[in-house]
Amino acid sequence: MTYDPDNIFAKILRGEIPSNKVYEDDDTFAFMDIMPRADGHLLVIPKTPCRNVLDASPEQLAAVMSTVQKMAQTVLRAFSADGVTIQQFNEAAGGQEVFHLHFHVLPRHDGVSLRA
Ligand code: DGP
Repeated sequence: MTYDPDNIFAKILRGEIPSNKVYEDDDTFAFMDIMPRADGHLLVIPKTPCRNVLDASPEQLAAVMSTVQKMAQTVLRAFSADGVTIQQFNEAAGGQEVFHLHFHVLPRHDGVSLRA
């Protein structure tokens, strides 16, 4: 599988389309999901090209997971959540729609389902 440099998240990283940035470091970027399934639903991506987990280097995974953990801890506090769901999809058959590696971070509250 190849990496398409014109995918939406690559355009966000290049500043070609806007996003609501939450966090950034040398290797990763976090921003609010445009179709939130929970209040505080955000996405974490590597800054370097990577289609999904199947295609990721150990260094990319380590950097992204470190930021995922930071963001999970942050949304838990910021949204007074009871828990956090971390979701990730690979290839169309696996539910992936945007082909730049990303992890969903979703604050969860007891008894509240995710929106569709
Ligand atoms: P998936 O590849 O199935 O994990 O779904 C892609 C997610 O990306 C979906 O939750 C909606 C979100 N998304 C799609 N386009 C944009 C966009 O232009 N900006 C932002 N912030 N999120 C987007």
